[in-house]
Amino acid sequence: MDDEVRRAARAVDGARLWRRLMAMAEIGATPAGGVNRQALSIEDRAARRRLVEWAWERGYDAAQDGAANLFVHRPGSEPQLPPVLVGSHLDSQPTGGRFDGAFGVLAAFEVLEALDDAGVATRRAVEAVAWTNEEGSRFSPGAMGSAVFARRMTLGEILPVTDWDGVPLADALRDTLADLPEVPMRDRGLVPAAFLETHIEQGPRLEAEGIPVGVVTGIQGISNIHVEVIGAEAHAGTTPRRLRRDALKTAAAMVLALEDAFADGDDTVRFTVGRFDVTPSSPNTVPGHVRFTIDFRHPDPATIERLTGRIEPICQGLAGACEVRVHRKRDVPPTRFDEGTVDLLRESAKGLGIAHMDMFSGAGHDAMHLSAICPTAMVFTPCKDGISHNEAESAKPEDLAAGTRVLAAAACALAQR
Ligand code: HGY
Ligand code: MN
Ligand code: MN
Repeated sequence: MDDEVRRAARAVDGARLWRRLMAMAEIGATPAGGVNRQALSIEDRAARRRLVEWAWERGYDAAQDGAANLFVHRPGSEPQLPPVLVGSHLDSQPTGGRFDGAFGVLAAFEVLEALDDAGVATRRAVEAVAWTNEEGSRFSPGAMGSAVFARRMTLGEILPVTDWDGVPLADALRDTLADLPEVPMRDRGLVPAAFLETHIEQGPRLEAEGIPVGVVTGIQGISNIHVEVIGAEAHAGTTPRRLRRDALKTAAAMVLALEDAFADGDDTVRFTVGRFDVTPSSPNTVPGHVRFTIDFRHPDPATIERLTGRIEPICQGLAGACEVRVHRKRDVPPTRFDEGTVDLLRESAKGLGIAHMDMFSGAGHDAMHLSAICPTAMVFTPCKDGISHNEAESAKPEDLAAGTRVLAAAACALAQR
């Protein structure tokens, strides 16, 4: 392992990283010990400002693009070379954990500081990135910022999206950008030399194996579909069953039928109805409208195509007197990370004497979009009992530090190329 690479990795300060993580976790902190920092919310904006203030304290410039992706820049000696990007997301689930996303952003920031502390001058700039709206819980679908950056979605496609209270993303985005007037806008179009992301595993394998680092080879495919069932509101006391167009009863039958259709023998399919909104949600009015969300994941593209193709016919077949509209919100094909970059992560872990194992990601990440435009790979670290998207999410400082050391070594090596 190159001496500068080793010095950069060894300069990673796990205690500093943990302090920043705990300070960031105070923003949007929930009483149960998690965070609620949904995309482009007041809390998300406070987290972005927190990151920028740390950047300025350290003498780094910050920039943001039209999708509010936030970049912290450590210059390289050859500024004309495309930078190496390292990052993740600051937004969270409504009952999220302190590490999902924030760890990847603050580990990236720690890489910049470690390069400084090790006195390593890299050819390429290295930038720590916070991608906008990775979670997709407020504005669906998720990973919007990285999708726009990777030109898999356009700003025009995301601006009209509204949250569940009808707030347009365009308004929240405008307010977010305006919150950091001192941060210059960067036009989009940058194609990075490479992208690295570290993230807690959000599963139990690393902890069960007692291994601190996962080298991620890819991410399973994700389809997000919203189903709208339109019936008719009616009086609960006077409307006979034969005249009802009950959207809730109809939607509930659809969910159960879809659950059956997606049930596979080897439990590989991940089928989730996470949101089920009933209108007007009055105890004595027959529900006139239901919108429910489907999050479907699988590693095999043919299975994804086959099963998503069944949603419309199953729903239409159960519509009865209601009208059904099926909206496909997002289809991200399975991702295979660049073999050379995956190898670099394995070599970095080996060179640092850090135990590691290959893994395939069940969770989606911004890296799935970056991999469409540049060599990309990920580092996983263990989390307690594999719990995530839950306020009880927890991780150990020493594991996060080990993952960050591997990240720093690989980022440094890439930035010297
Ligand atoms: O849903 C996901 O896979 C990611 O954690 N947002
Ligand atoms: Mn995440
Ligand atoms: Mn998440």
